[in-house]
Amino acid sequence: MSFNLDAWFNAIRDKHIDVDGALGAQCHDVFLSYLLALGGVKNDGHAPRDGSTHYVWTDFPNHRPGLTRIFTKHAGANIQRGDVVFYSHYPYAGTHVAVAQTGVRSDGTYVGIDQNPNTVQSRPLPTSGIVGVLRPKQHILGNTPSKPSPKNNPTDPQEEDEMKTAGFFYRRGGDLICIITNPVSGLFHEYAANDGVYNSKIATAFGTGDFPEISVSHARKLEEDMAKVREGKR
Ligand SMILES: [Ca+2]
Repeated sequence: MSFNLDAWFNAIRDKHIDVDGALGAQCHDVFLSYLLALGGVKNDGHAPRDGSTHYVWTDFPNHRPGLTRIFTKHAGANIQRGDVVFYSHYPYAGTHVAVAQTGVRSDGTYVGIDQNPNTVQSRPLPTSGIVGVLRPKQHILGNTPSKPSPKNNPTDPQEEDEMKTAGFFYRRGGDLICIITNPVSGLFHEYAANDGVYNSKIATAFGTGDFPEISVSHARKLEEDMAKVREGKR
């Protein structure tokens, strides 16, 4: 299935929307509108704990398992068009949420749809303070502008080598545990980091792209496999 992001945005742009009928037009109402448009139910967009919007991401999928029909969870190291971007400490508003229209551009911002205090609008948004993204399972129509660096051309053989380094994360208690791994060298590096910005920088440095979520048992299997690779290299 495909989803027309622009049609959804055009229907709500320049308006104040209050989808949950609570606390007026908030950033969270944009997420709720998007969730409904993607075929979800409003109740699944409920923000747990103190009601801060980013806890939707933190407590995914345990708080509302129904969200897994619509989204997958990512650490936010590589924002894509259509992603719901959650902030735990957005520069001016504390917790915040926006829907990305583009990936991160060369100036370090991406173009996102949000509201509060403004009406629903599209504007450049910062990547600082991001905890992670929920990515629609549906194909998002329209272009995600290609990345500025020609180094990211997948047909470049040098890039293919770099792509072999991958990033993953899993959750242990309240912690986000990240893994950087390389099946060629046997690299297996694990660290705890709940800071999406920190992880974005690590991902850029290692050229890993996105950090998908994996299970704890999968992480342990990876660790074993990488140890075997290193063993074989001796
Ligand atoms: Ca509201």
